[in-house]
Amino acid sequence: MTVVLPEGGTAMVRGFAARLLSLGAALALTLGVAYADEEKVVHVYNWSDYIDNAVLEAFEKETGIKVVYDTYDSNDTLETKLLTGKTGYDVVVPSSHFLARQIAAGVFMKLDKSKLPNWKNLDASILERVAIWDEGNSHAVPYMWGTTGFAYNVAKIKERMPDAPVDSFRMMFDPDVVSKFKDCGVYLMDEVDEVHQVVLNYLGEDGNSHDAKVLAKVVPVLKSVRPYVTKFHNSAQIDALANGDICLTMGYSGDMLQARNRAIEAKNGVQIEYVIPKEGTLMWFDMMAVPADAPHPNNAHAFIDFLMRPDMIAKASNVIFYANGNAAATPLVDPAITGDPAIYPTPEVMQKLFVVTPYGAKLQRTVTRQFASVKGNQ
Ligand code: SPD
Repeated sequence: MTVVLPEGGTAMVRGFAARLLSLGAALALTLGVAYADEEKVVHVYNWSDYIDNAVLEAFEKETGIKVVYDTYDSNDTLETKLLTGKTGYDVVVPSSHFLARQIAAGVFMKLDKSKLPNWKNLDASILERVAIWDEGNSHAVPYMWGTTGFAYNVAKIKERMPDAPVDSFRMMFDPDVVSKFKDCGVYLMDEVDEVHQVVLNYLGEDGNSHDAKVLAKVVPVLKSVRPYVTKFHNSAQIDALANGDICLTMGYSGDMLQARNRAIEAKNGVQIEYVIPKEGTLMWFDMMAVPADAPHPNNAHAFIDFLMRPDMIAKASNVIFYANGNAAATPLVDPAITGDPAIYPTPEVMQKLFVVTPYGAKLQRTVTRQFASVKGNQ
């Protein structure tokens, strides 16, 4: 903020202006932010369906910083932009394993923790977990975490297969099962890492295997169910499920629960269940980070710090149905959310969740090609 004292003013006016300025400076310090010389804008690039707009409005009102907010629904989309550089974004939200290789590629700046006084609210056990991708928690702040499971339309599945194995990923990856549902719509995620890792785990292999021979086992499974997949997508399933347009989909936990909620609010009789399959599944953490070439790094820190405020992050969790990484916020999150094992899994289920580390470039190319050939039915 550049400020010029009124030239021709009286001593009293100048004294008042000076006091106003020091008040402003004190306020900026309270917020833990130095806004010096930055335009009052922050460009945020986050996942779709992943914020409560009231949080953005509160930030704008309290700081006077305008939020320009764009969304994506795939780590690949974000990564392509980040690796090209000059995104113009100040805050982005990659998932943990993508974050790791993006840090290695020098994509992010180190966070200035002196500008993040709300860091103290974060959950120490989550910080410890995410340190495997970001040593010393120096580049990123946990936003939300969740699982990748599947969701289904209770009535439509029952109608087609009364004894459907609704606690198992056989629903998605056993052709004898999924073939029964093609007519009512089946979506698979359009994210190679997500799908390959989950199928590996379903097969009883290490979901985080980096062995090309092991990973190749995924291909025949995907090919066997490919004829019954009506669409590959990462976000369209929320509305499709809620409206009753599809009956089965792989999806992110909170998104599937948003679908359930939308149907309840619409009172359209559609009942949705989200399942963390008995075989276990992938668990991930989405992390807020600041690109090294962010045009407004101070505003980025102010924005991230604001989202570490317990009241604000709890507000977000209450709307998007994801667990956050903020211990101080837990008492403020709706007990229906903290008590929902689909969002906060039980300790037994937690044992079955796995996390992944990034593939090297060669392996990534291989699995990407494999997935593309499955999608293209080749
Ligand atoms: N609609 C928000 C979805 C957030 C998904 N996070 C990505 C997880 C990747 N494994």
